[in-house]
Amino acid sequence: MYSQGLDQRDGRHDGANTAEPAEALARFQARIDAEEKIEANDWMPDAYRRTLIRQISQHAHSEIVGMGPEGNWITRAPSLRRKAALLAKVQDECGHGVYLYAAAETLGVSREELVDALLEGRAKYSSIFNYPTLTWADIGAVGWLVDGAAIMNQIPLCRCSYGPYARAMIRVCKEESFHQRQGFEIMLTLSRGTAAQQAMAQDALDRLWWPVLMMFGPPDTDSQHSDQSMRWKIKRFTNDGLRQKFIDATVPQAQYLGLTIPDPALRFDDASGHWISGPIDWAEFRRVLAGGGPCNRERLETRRRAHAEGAWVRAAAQAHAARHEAKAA
Ligand code: BYC
Repeated sequence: MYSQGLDQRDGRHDGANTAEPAEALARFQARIDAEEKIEANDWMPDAYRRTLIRQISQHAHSEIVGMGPEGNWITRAPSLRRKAALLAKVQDECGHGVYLYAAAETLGVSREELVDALLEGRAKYSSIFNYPTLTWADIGAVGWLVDGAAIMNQIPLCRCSYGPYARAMIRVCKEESFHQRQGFEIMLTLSRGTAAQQAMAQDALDRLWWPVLMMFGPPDTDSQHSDQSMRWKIKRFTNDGLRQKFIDATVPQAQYLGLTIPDPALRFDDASGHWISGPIDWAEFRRVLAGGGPCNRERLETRRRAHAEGAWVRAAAQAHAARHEAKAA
């Protein structure tokens, strides 16, 4: 991943590069403040460009790696209808990865560089995909919770100041909404089913709840990039702000399903109107980011193998394109 190092080539966090004229920076910030979209050929501070490359590429990698935990259930889906829906969802995620790599490429970085960074283990992708999907209920819980969290995070990204990212997000969010509903419907079926099915649904929620809350990123007090990204209107809400919105939306859904959120400290606060969560184990989050999650190694090995096995497809596509161009000429 283009790590935070990329955001601070000149050692500053405020987005100002000492080589960039203050006047140009002020004009740029004025455009952002006026809610203008920044387009690929517009002047932008180096740090803005690097922040976007970091975030968009991390997002693209997450979509691609995220195909793995669900893909391994396609052959075991319990009915043809479930199989067709899951296939469509996994294909959508591949499409999201492709739009996002294309959006990152508008910033002057190549898809090959980004993919190499992932395969070499230099790139980050969402922590959630380093957890296993052990039962069919996990596919329901991933759709309901992981895609639910993704929508919460990505709806505001439709208003991101960078035009190509914002536009990609509009279509992505429409598709994520279908994903979330298919996941919730799986959970609804299981939770209205036999005792064994209910237990399977509860077990999936028990294992995924805390990792899903971690998807929103570290607490605001530890988030290195939030302040600057909010000033640039790349992010519209802080990590804690979105996490709270997600908890508030999801607790009533769990109640409707008859499932229990695995947080004994969870309580509704009348004064603020929010569900207040117990403490999150941030040591686990840091461990997963450092490569120590249950599936980090497996996920990267799968990507590397898929990339190697797909070499002939890339070569064939290039040969076809070259022949097509030669014919046209
Ligand atoms: N996992 O300063 P912060 C999906 C990193 S795809 C791993 O708050 P920022 C889906 C962060 O990168 C889900 N790393 O950062 C797909 C930074 O490290 P670096 C992905 C994380 O960028 C298929 C450091 O921690 N969604 O939903 O302001 C099927 C400090 O954090 C995580 C996106 O990528 C994490 N959870 O805020 C189903 C959305 N959290 O880069 C579903 C776009 C933080 O300095 N991204 N880090 O080395 C964002 O909105 C923001 O990048 C984040 C983090 C809110 C994730």
